[in-house]
Amino acid sequence: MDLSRRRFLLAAGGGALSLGGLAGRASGANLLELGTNPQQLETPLEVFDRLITPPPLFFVRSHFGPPALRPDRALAITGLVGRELSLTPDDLRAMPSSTVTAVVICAGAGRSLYEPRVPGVQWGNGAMGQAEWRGVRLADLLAEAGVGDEAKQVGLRGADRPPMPTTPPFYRSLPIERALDPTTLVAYEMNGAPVPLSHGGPLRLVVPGWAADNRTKWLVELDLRKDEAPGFYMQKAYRVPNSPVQPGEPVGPDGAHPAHEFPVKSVIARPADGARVARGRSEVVGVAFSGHAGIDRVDVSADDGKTWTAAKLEGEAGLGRWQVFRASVDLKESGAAAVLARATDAAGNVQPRTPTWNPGGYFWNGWHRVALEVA
Ligand SMILES: Nc1nc2c(c(=O)[nH]1)N[C@H]1C(S)=C(S)[C@@H](COP(=O)(O)O)O[C@H]1N2
Ligand SMILES: [Mo]
Repeated sequence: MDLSRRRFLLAAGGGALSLGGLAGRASGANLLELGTNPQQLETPLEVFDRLITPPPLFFVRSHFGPPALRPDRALAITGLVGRELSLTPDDLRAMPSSTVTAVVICAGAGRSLYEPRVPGVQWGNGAMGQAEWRGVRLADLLAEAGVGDEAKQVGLRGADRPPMPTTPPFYRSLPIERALDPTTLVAYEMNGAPVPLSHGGPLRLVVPGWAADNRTKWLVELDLRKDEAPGFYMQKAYRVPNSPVQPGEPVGPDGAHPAHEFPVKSVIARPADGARVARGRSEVVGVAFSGHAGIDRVDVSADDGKTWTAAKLEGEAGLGRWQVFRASVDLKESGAAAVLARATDAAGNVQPRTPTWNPGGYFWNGWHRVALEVA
């Protein structure tokens, strides 16, 4: 197959040829369809037993669906800059590149687990995945354009369009300090292949440690501005109250802040919830990560949190990067049982049994519990 055709297939989502695809599609595992028009797809928890999520099973989320695939779609840098620029993906490929392995997690991952229920896509714990991203540091692009002193935010625009003129666009912004962080990339590759259309190709922002609403897909414009992006998706959505609120209690504009770092979390891949397991030792496998720091430890419990066993960690520790954990629990009695996982990050944050309720249903990171039938 010639290179351009191979590129096209990969960009069109032919993930079977990519590195993650070679890592294997778990037999029988399928994405869960949480919505159509636009498509909202959740990853089955059973594949959270490895460092890289197989691309065909990587969760998909967007507000309006993807624009047409245009592998050469350019990125403009505008606003408070010394000179405006327009760069094609090939221009970016010609610049020094940088790679980062990072989790993508929707701020609303686990929303369905909040009590009382919160409106929005009813995600379980599968609205996340990990990939290796290659691209150009956003800091390098901004240096090319020259950032003015007054520029405090980088506006982020994608090529996707709202369905109706009255629907606000998905326009967001990133504080300049985070934009200049060397881990913030404009990515053109996901797991060694062009970023597939469903994940924002040709160019997508990667902000390790920050919730995925900050990671604009189908990136077309970065506009340097004085203040946060106006509009619904920055000023109303993706904000968390500064202090806990009761369901139904109004939150004023100054009472909430943008959802940035995702909190420490672990999810169990195996055993699956509801599984029948044999009496005796059982292996518990999953992933753990934090947007604040690398993972320090993961513990598992088979007695509702009375006692905990330390798990072994695999992979590299890093902010916003997941590691696989593996532990063995002794299930001595037959009948109903449950296993819990609890992660702690290097900044000392510990996964809570139940997180604080919030009106957006963001940042669910309660202990993951799988119920088992011991035979
Ligand atoms: N242009 C654009 N980028 C976007 C969105 C969108 O609607 N439009 N949705 C964001 C949200 S809310 C999430 S959770 C992630 C999902 O990324 P994925 O589909 O690659 O998993 O994309 C983000 N980037
Ligand atoms: Mo999201």
